[in-house]
Amino acid sequence: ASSENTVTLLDYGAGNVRSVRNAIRHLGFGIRDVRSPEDILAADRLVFPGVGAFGSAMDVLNSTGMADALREYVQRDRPFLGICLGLQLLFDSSEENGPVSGLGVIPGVVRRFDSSKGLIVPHIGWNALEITKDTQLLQGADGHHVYFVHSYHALPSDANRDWISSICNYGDSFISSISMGNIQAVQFHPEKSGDTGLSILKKFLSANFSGAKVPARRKASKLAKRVIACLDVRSNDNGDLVVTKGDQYDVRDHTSSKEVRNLGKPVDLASQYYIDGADEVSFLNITGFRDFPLGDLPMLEVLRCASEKVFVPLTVGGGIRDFTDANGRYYSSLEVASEYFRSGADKISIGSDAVYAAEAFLQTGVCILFFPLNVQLFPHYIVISLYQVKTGKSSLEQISRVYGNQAVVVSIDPRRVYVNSPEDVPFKTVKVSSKGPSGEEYAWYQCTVSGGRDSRPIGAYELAKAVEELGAGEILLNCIDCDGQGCGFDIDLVKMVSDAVTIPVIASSGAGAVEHFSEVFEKTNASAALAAGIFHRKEVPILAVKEHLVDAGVEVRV
Ligand code: 1PR
Repeated sequence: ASSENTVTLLDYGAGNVRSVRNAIRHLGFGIRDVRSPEDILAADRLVFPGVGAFGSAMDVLNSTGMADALREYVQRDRPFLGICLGLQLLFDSSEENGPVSGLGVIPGVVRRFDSSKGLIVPHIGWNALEITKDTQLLQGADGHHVYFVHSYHALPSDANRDWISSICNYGDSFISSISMGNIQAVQFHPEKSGDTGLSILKKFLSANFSGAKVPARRKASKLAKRVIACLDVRSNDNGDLVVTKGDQYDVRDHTSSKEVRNLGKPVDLASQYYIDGADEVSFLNITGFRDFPLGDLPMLEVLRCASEKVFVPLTVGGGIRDFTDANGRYYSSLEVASEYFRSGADKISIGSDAVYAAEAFLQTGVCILFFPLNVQLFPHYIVISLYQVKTGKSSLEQISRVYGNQAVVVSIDPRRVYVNSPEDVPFKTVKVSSKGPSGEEYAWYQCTVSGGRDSRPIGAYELAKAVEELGAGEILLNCIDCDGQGCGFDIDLVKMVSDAVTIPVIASSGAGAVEHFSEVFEKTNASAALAAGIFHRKEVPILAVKEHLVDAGVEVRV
């Protein structure tokens, strides 16, 4: 690319900026990496995709001299685009593990969303932009949905009012973008916001970009419900990696050949679903529990190729656990996850290993006896309390600590077990909408591992609460009974779990018609709905699901 078509990228090595690189290249621009503070000052256009935690990012920027160079670059009003943490770092300070001082370019503080009032945190998903200032960057994007994933947000105030170019409301009003002269920054991810995001990025990258003003229109902003396409991937009997789809997790044909069903090629299908309007695409490496994913290199290649074509979030799961290979080399689950992230995943999903981690966590319950101080007033009063201890060592905890909980999904694979009464089991039950085969009125949802092969002594409710504590940022809630049946999501299960946690829940398994999507959003607190079979078999297009949801009054990105 000519120097006019080259942009400078500040990647300070704290995390994965592969998606930003892919998007810039997809738009026809080359990338020059910042190696020293001088490279910042010499840049014609600088993209700064902040990743990781606020404090550790500032530590790196301060110790390398890049913080001063950034302040000077911004003071000179040189073209700058900050993304996500790249917006937050411009502010005075953040409360993330702090207070921690920021670059101090914009007055104001960065705070955590308040989950104490039932708000789901992290804020993950698509919000429509509410534009408050005329800017070239956001021209034509008013009212369009863009993709956010963050737990902290910059607060609007009188002191920073002039900087704000758009706000969103999520519990509180927060700053979704700033614009002042040539200095632009966005809290959302343009590289993951489909066509709208790519066109915002392209405007900034184009040589004729200026902070010039254009008319804007105001539009209300609300978090949209997401529609996710899921690709269960495994090798077939010929050794080819294929997208398959099971009936209640059985992916083999019911013919005499018993072949693994082949519904298409992973990258082709993922690209098609992106074009069709999927808000996210998930790959589940369904034999990851027995085939080590770092030995399964085709899967990493699939991810690399998909991330060059899919500009909405990509999740990958399967096989994330500690592993020792045949040569005795040990790989930590963090290394496995890091390889997935490096290959283009925005989020990773943990199944079996999260179940073991949750079981171990719940077993650490400690009893404490409280003796009353005033024995005369409360002679017999003793309180017994139970709390669990985190070791910090599980794959879930480690990956969430390094990459942030917004990057860690826990996939739950439960099976319905009917009982006559809630007292029959030590797990949370629900009164079921349709009675069991022997007239049972209740059920609990027993978790499984290894793709549904082994049942474990823990319920979906208990698992969801435990993994939230351990650092999961989102729950992918499958249901083995409903998988591939096309009879709708298990509303009882989705309601129970989505009411129990404050992180987003993705309802999965059983979608067979557009009405199933509106039903799950109307009757439960699910943040997203995932389907596989109906999309693979081309029975229901993603657009038809979105149009139906719009008609049903559910906000979606169209
Ligand atoms: O345990 O960390 O290695 O992760 C394994 C992952 O692979 C888990 O997320 C687990 O859900 C998934 N998995 C394992 N075996 C299967 C299988 O089908 N035999 N697939 C499997 C799970 C279920 C959904 C499916 C929905 C929607 N697939 O993801 O896509 O049920 O389907 P539908 O719309 O057709 O009803 P680890």
